[in-house]
Amino acid sequence: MAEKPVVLVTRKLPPNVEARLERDYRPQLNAEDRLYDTDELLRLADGADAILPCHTESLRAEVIERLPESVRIIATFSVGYDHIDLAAAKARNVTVTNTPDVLADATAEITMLLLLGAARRASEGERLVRSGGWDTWSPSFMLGVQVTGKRLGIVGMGRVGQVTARRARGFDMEVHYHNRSELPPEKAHGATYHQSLEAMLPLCDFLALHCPSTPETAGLLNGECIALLPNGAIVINAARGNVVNEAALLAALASGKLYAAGLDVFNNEPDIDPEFARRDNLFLLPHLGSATRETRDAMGYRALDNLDAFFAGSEPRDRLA
Ligand code: 8YV
Repeated sequence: MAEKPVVLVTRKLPPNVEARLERDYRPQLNAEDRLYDTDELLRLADGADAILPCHTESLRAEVIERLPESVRIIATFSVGYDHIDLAAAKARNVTVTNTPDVLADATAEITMLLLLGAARRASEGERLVRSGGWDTWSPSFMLGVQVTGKRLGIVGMGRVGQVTARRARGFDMEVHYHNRSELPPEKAHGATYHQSLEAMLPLCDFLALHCPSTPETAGLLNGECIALLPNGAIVINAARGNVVNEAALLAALASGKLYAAGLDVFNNEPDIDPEFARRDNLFLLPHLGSATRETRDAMGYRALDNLDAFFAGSEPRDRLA
C-alpha cells in the first residue's frame, strides 16, 4: 500500500479534524499553535505533499515559488483566498482549494450581530455597565437606531450574502444587493438587484460587505462611495479589511456622516489602526465570522474532503487553481 501523504497543518485545528488527519494522513501538526514565519513554513514544508494553511499564512508568489517540489496541493482552511497567489500556484502546478458554503451561516450570524451591535450601541452600553458608570436612566438615554424595517444593501451576494439577506428579512428589512451578476429569484430571497454600486448606495440605511477580497475590490468602499450613502448610514464589514478604505471610514465616523460601523475584519490584523479602539460609534469583533465549533469542524472536514479527492486522483470540489 502506498504511504499516506504528508500534510503540513500550519495551525492547531479542532480535535475531530486532527483525528481524521491522523487517521488518513501523516500530518505535521502544530500542537502549540505557533505562528510560523515564512522561513519556518518553507522548512517545515520540506517533504510535505500538501499544506493545510489558514488565512494567517501568507502564501504570496515569492513564497509559493520557494515551496519544495514535494508540495502538490494547498488546501486552505478558509473561504477567503486572498492570502494565496493563485497564479503563482498555477504556474508551479500546485492545486489550491478553499472551504466555501460551510461558513455562510456562522458569518451571516456575525453580520447580524454587527448590524444590531452598531445600531443599538451595544459596545458602549456594555462598557458602561461593566465599568460601574451606569448611573441613570432617562427617555433619551443611549438612543440608537432601529433596525426593523430599514433598508439593507449587500455588496457581494455569494453564499454569505444570501444567508444575510434571509436573516435580514426576519427583521422586516428591505434588502438590496450589488453583485457581478443578477441572481435567480430563489437565491435573491426577495432582494432587489443593482448593477451599479453607486446606484444602490443612496438606498442603504445599512450597508453590509460580503464580497471577496480581490485586486478589484481593494478599497471598494472609499470616500466617494461613503458620500453616496444616506447621512447616518451604518456600515458592516464581515468580508476583509482591505475592501474598505479605513481612513475614509474613520473620517466619516468622526464627521457624523456615518452613524456607526460594525467591523469583524481589518487591515493588518491583529495590529489594527488604534483609532478604531478610540471611537465610540464602532462595534468591533476580532475576526470571529466563522468562529463556532460547528463551523470550524465543518471547515476542517471540507478541507480534508478536498485533500481526499486530490490524493484519490479525482477533482477536488473546491478547486481554485
Ligand atoms: C476564517 C475567514 O476563520 O474563511 C475565511 O475566509 O475569513 C474566516 O472566517 C479564517 O479565514 C480561517 O483561516
